[in-house]
Amino acid sequence: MVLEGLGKSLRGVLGRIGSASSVDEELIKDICKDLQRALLEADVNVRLVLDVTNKVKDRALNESPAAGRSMKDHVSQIIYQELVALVNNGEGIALKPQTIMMVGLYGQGKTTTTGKLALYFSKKGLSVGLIGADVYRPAALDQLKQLGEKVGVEVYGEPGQTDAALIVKNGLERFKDKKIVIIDTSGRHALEDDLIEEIKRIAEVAKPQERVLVLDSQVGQQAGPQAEAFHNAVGVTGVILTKMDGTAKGGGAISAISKTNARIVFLGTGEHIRDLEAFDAKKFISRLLGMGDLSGLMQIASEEIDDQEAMEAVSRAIMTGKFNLNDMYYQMAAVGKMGTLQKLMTMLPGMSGMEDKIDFEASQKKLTVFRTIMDSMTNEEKEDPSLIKAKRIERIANGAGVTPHDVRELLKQYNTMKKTMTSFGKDRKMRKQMMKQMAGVDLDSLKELQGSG
Ligand SMILES: Nc1nc2c(ncn2[C@@H]2O[C@H](COP(=O)(O)OP(=O)(O)O)[C@@H](O)[C@H]2O)c(=O)[nH]1
Ligand SMILES: [Mg+2]
Repeated sequence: MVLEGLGKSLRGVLGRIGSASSVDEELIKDICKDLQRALLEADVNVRLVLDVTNKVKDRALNESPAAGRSMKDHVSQIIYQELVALVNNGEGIALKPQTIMMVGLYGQGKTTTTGKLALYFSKKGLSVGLIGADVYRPAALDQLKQLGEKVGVEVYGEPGQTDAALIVKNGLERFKDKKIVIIDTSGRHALEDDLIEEIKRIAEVAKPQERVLVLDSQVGQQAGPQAEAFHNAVGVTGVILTKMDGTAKGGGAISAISKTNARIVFLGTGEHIRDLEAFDAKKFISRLLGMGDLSGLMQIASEEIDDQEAMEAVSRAIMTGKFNLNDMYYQMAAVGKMGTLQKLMTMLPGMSGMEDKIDFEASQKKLTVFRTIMDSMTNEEKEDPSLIKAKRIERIANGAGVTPHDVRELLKQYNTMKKTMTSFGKDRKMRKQMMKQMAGVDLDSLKELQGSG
């Protein structure tokens, strides 16, 4: 059973409002008591709890609902707004030269998130260096190196060295020309003194501007004490909640930020290197309260790759005669929209959990493999696949955990599509036909590999 107490009890509070016959002063006071209990049980700091519940009570008793809005909706809305205000604790990580230190217990997602951040900052045009300072787990450096290779970012580590602070010192020296340096550190299964000592020493050496606590969204009540311990050691400035793609709703984060006074900066939304979302307080609280996320839905509808956009990409490709692997990927993604659908499901009220029951279609599987392989390519290679010759094929296959044959299959597919694309010119019907073709893109031989990346 996942420790997801806070979300559940908050949903209970809203449910109580929903089922009440009328909203009067007594109910509001009761509701505020429930709210208080829910937050206190989640280890949210007493002062904050009183602050939030007093505001809710005050507003619910004194503000009148907007025209056409029921009293029930009004009170629910106030609770929602005050919770949003509670987690809306500052800006994201600034796009300026700085050192970022990752801390957290074992398995929370530090190393994975380090890779995601490297991609994030690289994409913003900032040079990045990664330091592998996890001296506790032998495989940690390899894991980080693999991620660094995927993103095209240099990783500094010293295999066999047990002095983490020394590695960090040397790494910083090596990366003195990089704009962003991210330090991945060790974890433990539980809070232990030697871990605390180690990260303290690293922080002394590195003087990182950001000390980011990485927290699995499934961590419930433990989030408070964990955050407090890390905060006492290094002064946590930001929290990243990982595994938000699962069923947990991340209520523990509220305890964590209440103990650290830090803000939540990102959410990890999958195992993949691109699965990192800037934190959005409204979206987060909607999800926590089970309200569904309308703003998120709208965003996806307009922002995610849709047919229209893909069609545009196709015609652009035809007009300019340029068609690279990124184009191919977007078109496949548009046609096999299951990924988008899955995301939508998690945001719809009452639908969370349903996404597990959807049987993913073949196109999605192909897409996943395709994405994995593409992630092992450099940007240059994706822009100009003709660069990908034998040696590179081998490197890409290794990085993606597939065979060279699989990579060749993909390239073959790409070449066929490119040919089709350029020969069937501007005919609209033809383009539609092509879209269909892409949905069934023949990567069957890769299917079994799904999940291996
Ligand atoms: N589904 C999902 N898995 C994640 C996410 N972040 C990390 N993981 C997985 O969690 C596991 C532990 O991650 P890792 O980065 O090694 O944790 P660390 O011990 O804190 O460095 C790995 O299997 C990751 O793939 C996420 O946002 N979503
Ligand atoms: Mg790690």
